[in-house]
Amino acid sequence: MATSARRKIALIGAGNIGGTMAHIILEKDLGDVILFDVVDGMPQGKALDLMEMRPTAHLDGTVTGTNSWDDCRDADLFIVTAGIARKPGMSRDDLIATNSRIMTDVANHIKEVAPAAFIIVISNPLDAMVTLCKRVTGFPKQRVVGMAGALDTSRFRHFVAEELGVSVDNVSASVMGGHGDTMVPLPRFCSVAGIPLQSLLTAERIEAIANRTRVAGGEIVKLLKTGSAFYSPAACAVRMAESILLDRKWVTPCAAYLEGEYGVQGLYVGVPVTLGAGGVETIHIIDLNDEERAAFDKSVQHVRELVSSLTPA
Ligand code: TXD
Repeated sequence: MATSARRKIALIGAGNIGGTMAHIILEKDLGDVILFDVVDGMPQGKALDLMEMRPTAHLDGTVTGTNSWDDCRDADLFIVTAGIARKPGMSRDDLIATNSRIMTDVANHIKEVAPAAFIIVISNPLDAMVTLCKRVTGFPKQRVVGMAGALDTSRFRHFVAEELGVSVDNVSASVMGGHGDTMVPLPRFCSVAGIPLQSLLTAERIEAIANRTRVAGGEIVKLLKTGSAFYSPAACAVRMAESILLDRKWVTPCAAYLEGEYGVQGLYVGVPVTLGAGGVETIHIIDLNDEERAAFDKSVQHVRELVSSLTPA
């Protein structure tokens, strides 16, 4: 753990998501940030820019840009975005070869400089990358978690709130399964201030929102043309980090390591969990109906096939 009273958060990857997370963490004063990347000068430039914002934003937290792993030593929590992002026409799975090599390098370094740290993995293909990170670090399952379900759920909640013209705060929802087209939005468990979604929208509109959620990442990739979403992933990952570091007990879908839950053994899959000082503290079991269970099992199978393509660490 970091020796000073302030928490130390290491962001591995200072690209679109990494830079945005550094900004959000600084604004929230969640801890001091180490912004790491392999590109010479880029993390240092982003960190200096963020530091020069501090007087105007009345902030005293720090952001340090670096290309040295030694600066990440004893960080309390790592958020990993290292890797390449999708371009139009690419699936998340297309990234697996390049990002597996990068993730193996990153995980070995984290193991060496911060053996007691928590790790939130963002890099795609998420379910495979978080699996690889746990395999290579050997960290307990409670301390290695993937950020995907929080984003997919945030997207579903946004689309519902937009359709109904209500506050996003009133929309409660959950999206389970892998982070890809087989993800499983759960309209039956969505409510607006306790009012079941299915009493507020037709089945056709609900299915349209579920489908848009499944392809929401690709919708942004197609519009941006040069990369993938970064504001919403950054915000979701920082909220996960905040729940762990401040013991907030946030319940959200995350890629968590299952050992028998939902009948899944030894695989990372998106399920509702409680995030607190112990990391993934609780895995919540939802009573799925036959249709939901079939969709979940199909998503699990896709994750299993993706993970099976990883070269053994
Ligand atoms: O919900 C989710 N999990 C997804 C994840 C949501 C959106 C984006 N998703 C994935 O996150 C995306 O497909 C990528 O795999 C990652 C990061 O996305 P980002 O948009 O931040 O990509 P960038 O801007 O290309 O940043 C990646 C940085 C870049 O600066 C590289 O130089 C750096 O990673 N990189 C490394 N950093 C550290 N160590 C190593 N080895 C390394 N290799 C590249």
